[in-house]
Amino acid sequence: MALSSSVRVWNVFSLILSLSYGVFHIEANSHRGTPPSVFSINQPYRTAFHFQPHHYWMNDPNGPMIYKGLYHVFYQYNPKGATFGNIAWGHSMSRDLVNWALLPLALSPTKSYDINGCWSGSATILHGNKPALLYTGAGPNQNQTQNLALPLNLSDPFLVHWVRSPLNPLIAPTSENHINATSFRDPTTAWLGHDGLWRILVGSQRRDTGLALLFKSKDFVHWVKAKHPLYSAKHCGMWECPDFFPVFINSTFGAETSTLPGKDFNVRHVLKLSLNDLIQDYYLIGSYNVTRDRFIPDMGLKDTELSSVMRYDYGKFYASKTFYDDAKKRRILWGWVKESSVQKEYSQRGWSGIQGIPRSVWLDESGKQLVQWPIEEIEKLRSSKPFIWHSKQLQPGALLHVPRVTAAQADVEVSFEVQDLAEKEEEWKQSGRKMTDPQRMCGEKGGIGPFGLLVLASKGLREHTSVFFRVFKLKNDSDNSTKFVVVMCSDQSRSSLDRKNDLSSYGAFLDLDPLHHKLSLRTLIDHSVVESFGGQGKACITARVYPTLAINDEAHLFVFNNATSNLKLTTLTAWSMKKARVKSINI
Ligand code: DQQ
Repeated sequence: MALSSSVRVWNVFSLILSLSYGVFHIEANSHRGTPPSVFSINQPYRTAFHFQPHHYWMNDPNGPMIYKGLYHVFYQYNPKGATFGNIAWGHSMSRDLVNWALLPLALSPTKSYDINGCWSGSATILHGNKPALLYTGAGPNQNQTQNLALPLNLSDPFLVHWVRSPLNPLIAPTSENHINATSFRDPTTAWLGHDGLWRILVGSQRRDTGLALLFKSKDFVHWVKAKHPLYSAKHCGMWECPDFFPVFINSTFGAETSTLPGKDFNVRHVLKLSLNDLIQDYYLIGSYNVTRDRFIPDMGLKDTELSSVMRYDYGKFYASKTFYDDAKKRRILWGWVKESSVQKEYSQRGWSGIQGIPRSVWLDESGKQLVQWPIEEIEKLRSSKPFIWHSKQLQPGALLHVPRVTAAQADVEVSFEVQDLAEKEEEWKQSGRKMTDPQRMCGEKGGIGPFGLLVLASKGLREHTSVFFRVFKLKNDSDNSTKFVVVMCSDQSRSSLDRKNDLSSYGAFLDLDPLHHKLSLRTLIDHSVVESFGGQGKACITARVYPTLAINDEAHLFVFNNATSNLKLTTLTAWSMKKARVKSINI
């Protein structure tokens, strides 16, 4: 990136402007944190193309946006250490969402209302192309308020300096509004109603009821709480980082956040909630009743078991947030992928937390779920000569080594055809059982499978992470009909000889008919993260793993078929991946 000349130009501007802005507290000219004494970049578990700062703790993505052609992502960051604390807003900028420039902190806890942390929030592009950040201040006793920061200099495309509103805190719990002061955080990107008022949601909780509190404002500074939340549900505890956005019906294009349903636009709405009790993100698809300011999900949290509510990702992926990318007319999802190792190791390594690869997200043609796919830009890190297999028969018990790929840093696409599915009555011994828990079904016998990939595998397979499918037949006793059920699984139980790590397995249903469709899997392997997309993005599972043998050149990739019947591998393409650039910019 040719950044240096613009940095110099910007410095002059910033000097002039900072003089005229004397009354406000100017952010960001501060440090990114003192580097730890041990330089922590060349370690086996650091990622090559998943975003992470050079050191220290990172959690939620905040305020992603595009401004003047540059992507910005902020994140919860501890500039002093590798564990949670001193939370500031880290800030990075990119032209392509792949290579990043690390900028100075955008916000640090300096005011009484955020002295215990500048917690999560979102960006909104206001009229006249003016970005604004709303964030939660954690004040004394962890009391939470919502606050505004604006760029010091709108002509700086890097948006380095942010100025807090002198009217902060803009929204605070009071004795009148009955807001629970320690459970009131994470404002969304705002959207405009037909009445011209801005609207935001803030996550909250009253007793065990999760609340998406709704606030409205004319000027983005004075906010009034609506009489009722946009949506609430009992028995699910605190809702963190809500996200509310429209999706087009029958289109992969993204919809701008203020797109409302109506005669002009064929949209549905998505409400995503991060459940603090489970550290899992759930989303609901439904209708936004604009007149009543209510969200009516097709299937709500009240209607069903939590295990049947959809998730972006059935592995490690939390506090996610989307934004609308006006340049490419798409909606992009970011999510925090936390570590699976014990906390002591964060400090030893000098860092903790990565972001998932940004994903394009849209409504599936069924209208019943979202589809996610890694942003196309990530493909430019693929090596020019992939390893390819076409049309290979996989016998029961087959284990094929995939050669000529850097298996610790790779992008792999594979698809399978389960043959003679209809005739395989033998395989269906488990049919008729209640099948509601995909995670459990991943480990069960019966059906066809498992078959898929072994990634980050050591030579003798003492270590490996398996990402695989199983196909079951489900009998409906009432009309004797049958249907196939596919589960996608990511099993970490053998991922590391170091048993202190979280070695759990994850499973998800994949809504796909294997009689008529191939079972496809794409897996992004990046040293300590395995991010997998089944059925072209209908089910996603992200895992963090820390092999002790299968690191760097000692990592291998295999395709396997442990089903008792033949399987056809229709194609496999495996790319070695280059490293993304992450550079600090000194301003
Ligand atoms: N992380 C932030 C909070 C948010 C939580 C603090 C979710 O604002 O609720 O770092 O991970």
